[in-house]
Amino acid sequence: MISIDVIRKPILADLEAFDAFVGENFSAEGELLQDMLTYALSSRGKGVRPILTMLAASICSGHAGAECGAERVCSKRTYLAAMLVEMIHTASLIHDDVLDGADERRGKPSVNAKWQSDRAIILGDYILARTMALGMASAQYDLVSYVGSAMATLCEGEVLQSQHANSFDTTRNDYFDIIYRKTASLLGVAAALGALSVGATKEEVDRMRKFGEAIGMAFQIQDDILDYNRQNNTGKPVNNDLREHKITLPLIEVLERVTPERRTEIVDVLRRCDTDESAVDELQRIVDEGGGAALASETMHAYLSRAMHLLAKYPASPYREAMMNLCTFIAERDK
Ligand code: GRG
Repeated sequence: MISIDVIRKPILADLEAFDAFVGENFSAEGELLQDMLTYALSSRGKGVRPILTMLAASICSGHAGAECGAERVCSKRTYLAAMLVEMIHTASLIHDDVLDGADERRGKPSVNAKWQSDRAIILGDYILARTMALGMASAQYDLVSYVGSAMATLCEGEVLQSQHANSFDTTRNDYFDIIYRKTASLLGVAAALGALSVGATKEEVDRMRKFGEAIGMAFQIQDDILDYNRQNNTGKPVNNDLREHKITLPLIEVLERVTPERRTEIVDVLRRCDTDESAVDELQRIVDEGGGAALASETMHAYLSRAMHLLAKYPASPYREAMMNLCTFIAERDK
């Protein structure tokens, strides 16, 4: 089983320097805002996006990786790129928890649970505003222009998702469109910006973007599979997608294999999931019996194969190995 620490190893010194860079750049005026910001930034996640930016920068700059992990190889421009992406991710999670009324994030009370939704929204806005201000002050407009459109794409994905959750009509194509916008696009930008930050060619930036998007699709599919796994370690309550009427790939796989009459029955069970826990249990059973998670996992592996194939263009190095390991981690992860 590949751990995130194994993936971090070749870029450890850079990741530590990146943490310090974020700490130096992110502070707030006012005690309450500072408390909320400190809380949001200290409940660290896995850091997949900064890892991806650093690895893409390292692989594209052609480092052999001899000094691997012990010494920094990335520049401040790469740290800035990683920070822009990670802060958008952080703000989007804070807003997402408000929209979902989620009480927990990363195994701890969410910002909205601790300080109420109105303040959580402002904190998310503040992080976005500070992120854009820092980007503009750096005058590295090529990096900033990517993240501006990435934010818009996240919002489009979120609205599409809520539209479909109300109409109970999500098809496989709708689902791919949603997860591309809400997750894969930002991972694509994380990898592309890593490449761009070291002056990679357009072809390489595009290749890294495709890599990030492919693993992003796989990442979200695994997230959706984990929502049906009652033993997961995500720190989020299980079956939340059902309570929020979200039709994700494990359920789509089952719905595509039943008669129209049975589909109507299953959707009727889904309609009750927001208020009736026995409906949630029933749908979990339906997806288990239909093998929805295993079928969704096949699609996830297809995206990961596509991503690994893109890495074949690069010579072997600890960075390429870490990117391969990242693919394996996504498939194996339970948090
Ligand atoms: C504020 C830019 C902005 C957008 C608002 C709410 C919203 C629109 C978008 C939500 C997008 C969203 C939450 C997508 C889910 C992405 C995802 C897979 C999150 C989990 O990522 P991990 O596992 O999280 O990398 P950690 O906790 O490890 O950082």
